[in-house]
Amino acid sequence: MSLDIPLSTGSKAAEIDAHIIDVLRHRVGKDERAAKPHDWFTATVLTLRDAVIDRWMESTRKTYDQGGKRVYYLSLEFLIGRLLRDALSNMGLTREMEKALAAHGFDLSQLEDLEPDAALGNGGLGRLAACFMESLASLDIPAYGYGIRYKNGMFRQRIDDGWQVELPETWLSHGNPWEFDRRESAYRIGFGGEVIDRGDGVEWKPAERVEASAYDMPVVGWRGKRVNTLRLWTARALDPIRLDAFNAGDHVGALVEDARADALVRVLYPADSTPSGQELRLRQEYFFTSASIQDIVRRHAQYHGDVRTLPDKAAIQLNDTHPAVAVAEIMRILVDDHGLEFNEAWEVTRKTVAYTNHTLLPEALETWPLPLFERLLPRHMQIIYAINSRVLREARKAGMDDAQIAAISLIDEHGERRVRMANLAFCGAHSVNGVAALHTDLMKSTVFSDLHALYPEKINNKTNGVTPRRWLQQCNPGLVGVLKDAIGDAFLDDAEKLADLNALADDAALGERIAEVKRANKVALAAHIKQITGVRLDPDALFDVQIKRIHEYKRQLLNLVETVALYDQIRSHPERDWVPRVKIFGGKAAPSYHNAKLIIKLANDIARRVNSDPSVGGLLKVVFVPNYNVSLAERIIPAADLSEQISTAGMEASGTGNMKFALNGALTIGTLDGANIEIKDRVGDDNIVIFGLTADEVLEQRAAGYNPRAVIEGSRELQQAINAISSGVFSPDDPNRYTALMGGLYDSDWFMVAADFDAYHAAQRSVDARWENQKAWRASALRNIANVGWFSSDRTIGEYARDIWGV
Ligand code: DL6
Repeated sequence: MSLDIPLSTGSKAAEIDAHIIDVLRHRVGKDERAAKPHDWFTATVLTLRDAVIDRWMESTRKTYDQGGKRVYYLSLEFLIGRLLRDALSNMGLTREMEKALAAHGFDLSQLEDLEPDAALGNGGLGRLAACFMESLASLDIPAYGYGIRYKNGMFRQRIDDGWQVELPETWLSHGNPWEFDRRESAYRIGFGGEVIDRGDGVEWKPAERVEASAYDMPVVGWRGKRVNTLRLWTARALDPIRLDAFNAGDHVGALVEDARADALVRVLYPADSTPSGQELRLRQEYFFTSASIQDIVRRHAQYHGDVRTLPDKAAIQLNDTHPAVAVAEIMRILVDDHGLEFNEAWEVTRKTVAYTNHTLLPEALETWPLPLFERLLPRHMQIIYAINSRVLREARKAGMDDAQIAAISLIDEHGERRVRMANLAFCGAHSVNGVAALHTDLMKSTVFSDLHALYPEKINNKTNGVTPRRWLQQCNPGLVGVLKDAIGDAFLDDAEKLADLNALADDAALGERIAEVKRANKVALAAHIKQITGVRLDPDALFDVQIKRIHEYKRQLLNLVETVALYDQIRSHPERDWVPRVKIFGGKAAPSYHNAKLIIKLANDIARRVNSDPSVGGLLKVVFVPNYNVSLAERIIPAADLSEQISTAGMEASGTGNMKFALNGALTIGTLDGANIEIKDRVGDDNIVIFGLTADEVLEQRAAGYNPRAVIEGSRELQQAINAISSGVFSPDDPNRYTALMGGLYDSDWFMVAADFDAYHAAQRSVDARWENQKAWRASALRNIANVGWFSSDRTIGEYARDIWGV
């Protein structure tokens, strides 16, 4: 069979079968008898990829023919996870592939499990980028995603004796059958050196250069409508081996340039606790940003000629501040390479660039020590000074005072001088968006208040969304089957059509069918968890889940302290009618984040003690699932009854896990934070459990001199739980392990664990009461599924396209 026979969505399993065998022989180099499961996996992907390529080329041709505008999504993270099931389903080839593989004795899901989970992201921000790429293709919007092809990506988490151990993720060890090596798309990236004034312009002479070279992966939209490109950069040394040194016997020293280039693309988030770690991160940011901008400007100049028309053909979205140096890089290329006047270049840059902010946490708002920035990017530093002087003149003209000017400045002058990347992105963009309504309001009133006063038209809200293809259709086929029977399949193309379920919310038979699917998902998850942790879970217990990055503001600690309080109560009152609960935790802690790592250990210590205590009689189980990633989320979310979204109000920009859980019929227990507020507005107050301080109340309490010690001493349950943890009940091998962590709650409690504890504890007991009435619980679950279709990333991307990109 010829390899270039295109597969259409209508292809028969037999055609696919013949194609797989052909691929196995001629591209994998094995015959059926010799092929191992992994060879079959590769052949399956390559067969599918052949079908995708035709759509890919069609999409590219269409974009060029129409001369339309493209979206460029620059992100240091793309948490894409596994792609096989996604691409098969979007191409409409799942059944055919299943049949073809069955003929060779393979179950598709068996091969799917062989695909490594591409962990090129950390959490919500990276997964959002992946959802957005899928929605862009689904909405037929021409787009490129630009990022880094990390060789190891985010670390793999192992739990050793309860402690997190970080290991390299080796997702590329068997190669990546999805990608195409595009050596021809390569750019030089400079670092350091000097800027020479040539009279008629300046010349930046970098001291070091590396080459960025592209790998492309296809991103298939729903129903294969369009295939866009995810272009990930790798780094190569210009002179990978210095032969003179090698021949002189310095075999390692001769390869040093190669090692330096390699370090750029090794890991996501190099630990930045050392100056060299910080420098590596800044180098990574500039590396991928410069390559992407050079690629965008090159494409524009090639097809449209004049770079002044860039904003008509390109919309560049900066995913957080990680690519914010793009503002200075576009200016550099336009002024130094294309000879535009500064003002003209500034106009082009601002019309092209838009910026999304994903956090208000001060420690996560990037700033760079000025000497480091200047040493690494001397020309960019000059440009930033020039932009700054322009912006500050505008501020002065607008009548702003010194304090406002200091807040707006691109340079932070308090203490060590630092370059503020958020201010650079804000000034260089025509649109600055937040990711949920509350977050956007807080952007206006807190960190960006002065910039907002100066440029009031820039800030806008785009509440996040998630792709319903992955987060409903693929991860929960059982539920999709039931929903199709109930309301037809229009919701597959428009998630908001799920609202048709509202008319059936009191249909007990439907509620029961959905509950049966949930139970089957819980049985499957329990089997998986048994296999990886050895803990046996009762699928009839309430599955209460908190899976996300481990961070103090997300308050896993609140959940754990409450778990200890519940444990105490179950032991003290065995006569009561307790609702059996399974507490599931998962998430990674940043390697140098001491308290986050201690929280993981605490979860494991509590689990060990509770799970082996016969007096709780299986009424409470606690499990920490190691190495939380996209594939695990796809198993856990469809099996959850309760979704924990309990951040300190005002601190979670949006959250996207909250949307995924609700879409799969879990009830949320949460604070009025991020997108929880908008979820509540849609599912209704009766179908969500809200507790705790509001964002305003958090600020008020802090301003009024919040005294956590008094709060703890006033709450018997809380005090007992904290004292038990603090005194070593859960850590008899090291009784003082948690003394400082608990002491922090008494002394400062920045994240308001104590302030919200009683409300949370009461909310959890109200969850128990709801659970006792299964009919009402099921109706609430249904109302959640019915009313969160709005949180589809198709809706979000539609809004970006209309309001920001003009595509
Ligand atoms: O917008 C995606 C995602 C939000 O849903 C989360 O609420 C937010 O924490 C996350 N932001 C980041 C940025 N850094 N921090 N922290 O990951 O973005």
